Amino acid sequence: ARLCAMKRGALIVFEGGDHSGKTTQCTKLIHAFESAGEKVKLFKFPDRTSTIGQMINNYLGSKCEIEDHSVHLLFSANRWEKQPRMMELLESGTTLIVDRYAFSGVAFTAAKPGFAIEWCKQPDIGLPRPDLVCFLTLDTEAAAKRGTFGGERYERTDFQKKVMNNFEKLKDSTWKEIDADKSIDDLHKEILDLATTTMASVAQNPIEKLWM
Ligand code: FDM
Repeated sequence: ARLCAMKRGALIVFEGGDHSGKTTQCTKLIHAFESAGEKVKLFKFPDRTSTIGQMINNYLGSKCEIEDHSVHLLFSANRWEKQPRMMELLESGTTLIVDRYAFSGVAFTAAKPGFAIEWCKQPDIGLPRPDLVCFLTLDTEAAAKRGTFGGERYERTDFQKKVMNNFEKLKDSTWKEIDADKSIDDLHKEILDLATTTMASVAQNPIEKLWM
């Protein structure tokens, strides 16, 4: 065991389908940890505030067209531009709650014709690997009850089905599949429990890298 090792923060990622409640759960988790006096910070991808993020925002809102490979690389670049800050925070003991990450990057692009999963993974190789991926699932019926899609690019049932299928191919031992068809508070309790356990168990482990 390392002596005097400072405990690092955990990297906790949320992925899942539309209307699965990812964003609501991220917010609740942040609030719960903050009230408990834990150091936590929320990240959301795409981060639409940077220059790259604004290009992505315009693309998603169909204000411009960007070639499919090119926009895939922009989504990845949008994560890499945050990587130094994320590493710094993790190393100094802050837990990061991340609303979508490289798995969305791969699952969405690979749902387009002519894109192989393996190609899609390449630009994100080397990003910090999550300690926990909360994968929120909803069956089609439960999802439909939560309302219709918005008007952004990708918000179509057929495309979303392909995306969900791709997520299945990306699961590894850090994924916890969570049925989101329950109350906001019940879901929160389940997630808080998982996140707390993860934070304690990774505190002394090195931060690993994605897909290496
Ligand atoms: N999306 C998100 C991608 O296509 N690639 C990515 O790398 C990421 C992070 O962008 F349709 C898609 C997923 C979604 C859209 O996401 C915007 P939010 O969570 O609705 O902002």
